[in-house]
Amino acid sequence: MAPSSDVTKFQSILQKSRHIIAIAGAGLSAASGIPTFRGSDGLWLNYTLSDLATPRAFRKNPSKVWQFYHYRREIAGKALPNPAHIALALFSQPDQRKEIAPDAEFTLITQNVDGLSVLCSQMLFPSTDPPIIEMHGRLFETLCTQCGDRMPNRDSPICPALAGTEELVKSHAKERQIPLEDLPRCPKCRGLLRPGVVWFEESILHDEEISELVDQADVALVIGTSSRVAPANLFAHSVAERKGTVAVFNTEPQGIGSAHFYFPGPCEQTLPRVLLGKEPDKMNGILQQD
Ligand code: BJW
Ligand code: ZN
Repeated sequence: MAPSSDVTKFQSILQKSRHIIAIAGAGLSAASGIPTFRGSDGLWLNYTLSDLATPRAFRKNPSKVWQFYHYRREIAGKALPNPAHIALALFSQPDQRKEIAPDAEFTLITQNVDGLSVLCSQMLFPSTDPPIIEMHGRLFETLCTQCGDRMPNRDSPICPALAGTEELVKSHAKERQIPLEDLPRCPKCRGLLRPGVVWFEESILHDEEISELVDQADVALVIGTSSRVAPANLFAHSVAERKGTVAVFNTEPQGIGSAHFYFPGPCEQTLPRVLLGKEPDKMNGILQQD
C-alpha cells in the first residue's frame, strides 16, 4: 500500500507512541548549505568515494584525504542550523513535545558529521544534554592513528599546510602534495591524525546503544537520507518488522520501502509542521531570539 501523507493521522500515532527514533541523513543539513552525497550536486558525483572515504584511501594518500576533509570542515564550520534542526531540537525537549507525544522518549540518530544538530540543541538548550547519537562520527574531531586518542578540534585551518587547499578541492584542481610531517599531528604522541569520521568498511560508533533504541522504537522518522548506506538503512525496516510506524521526510520518494507515511518536500518545511504544528518561517526566529 502507498504510504499516507495524512499529518493528522500520523500525529494520532505520535500521541500513543513511547519510543520515537529519528534517523537522519545529509538532507537534514542541505538547507544549511552542506552538500549531500548522492544528489545532483552530491559530493560523490564530483569526487571519487573510494579515493576519499575508506581507510585504504587514507593509508594511500593522507594528504589528499585531509584536503577533502579540510574543505568539508571549512563549509560546515561556517554553517548554521536550519529550521529542520530547530524542529528536532525542540521536539527533543519533553516539555516541547508534551502536547504531540506526551508519553514518548526521543532520540535522534544522525549519520551527519557536521555537528549541526548538536550545535542547534546547545544554542537553544545549553543546560541539557541533547539526545543525539552521531553514528558516523564528527568532522570536528580527530582520531590519532598511533595512540587512538579522539579529540575535538575546530581549528581553521587544522594545520598551516592545509590553508587555502579548500579552493583547490572546490575547483577540482590537482591537490597539493603535503609531506606527512606537515599534516595534522597528535599533540600527545606526534602520530598522524585522521578525521574523526566513520569511513566505509569501518564499524559505526555507538552500535550497542543504537541497537537497543532500534529494538524498542515504536516510531521511526527517516529524514533526508537516501537509505543507501548500511547499517543506517536497516533501522527503519527493523522497526516496521516489529509493527512500528515508519515515516519518511524526503524531497524524493527514496527509502520509502517499508514506510507507512511519506511527507514529501524539504524537511526544513515538513518537520516543523508535522512534529510541532508550527510554520517553518517561525523556526529561524527561535534561534535568533536565543
Ligand atoms: C532532502 C533534502 C531536504 C536532499 N529535505 N530530504 C561492500 C564492501 C564494503 C562495505 C560494504 C559493501 N556493501 C555494503 C557495505 C557496507 C557499507 C555500505 O553500506 N555500502 C553501500 C554504499 C553499499 N557500510 C559501511 O561500510 C558501514 N560500516 C559497516 O557496515 O560496518 C560493517 C562492515 C565492516 C567491514 C566491511 C563491511 C562492513 C560504514 C558506513 C560509513 C559511511 N560513511 C559516510 C562518510 C562519512 C564521512 C564523511 O562525511 O565523509 O557517511 S558515506 C556517506 O553516506 C556519509 C553519509 O552519512 C552516508 C549516508 O548518506 P545520506 O546521509 O543518506 O546522504 P545522501 O546524499 O545519500 O542522501 C541525501 C538524501 O536527502 C536524498 O535522499 C535526498 O533526496 C534527500 N534530501 N535535500 C529532505 N531539504
Ligand atoms: Zn596520538
